[in-house]
Amino acid sequence: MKRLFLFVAVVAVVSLVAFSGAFAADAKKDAKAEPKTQTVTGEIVDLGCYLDHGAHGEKHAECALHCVQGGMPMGLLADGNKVYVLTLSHENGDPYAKCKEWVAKQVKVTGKVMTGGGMQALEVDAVELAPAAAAK
Ligand SMILES: [Cu+2]
Repeated sequence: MKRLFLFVAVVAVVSLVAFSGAFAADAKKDAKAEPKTQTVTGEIVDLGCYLDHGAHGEKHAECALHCVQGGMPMGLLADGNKVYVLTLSHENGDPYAKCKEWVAKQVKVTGKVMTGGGMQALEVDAVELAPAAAAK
């Protein structure tokens, strides 16, 4: 009888450990991924026109500038048509302001990549014209 009790106790402890392990794994899966600083190359687009009718590039530059000056959110159109919403850095707003001038141009943006709510965003900590565009 004592043995049986010991066996039950061991089974209980083992399953408890297994359970908490599973919970820990679940919690990890639900936790937001730690934002990672990345440098992404792409074209700055005005999100309204890009998402509505795929407008971007040189021929849409004038409209894009107008849209962004009016307050349209900006995105970075990277390789593989991956689009990041550009967000303002709290520490330094200058690079974001620069993006407003460089809309429709190829740039390199460095900052935190954030995901959530079905979106992905890139904080503009630094921006420079990409070599291809700078050479033009
Ligand atoms: Cu536009």
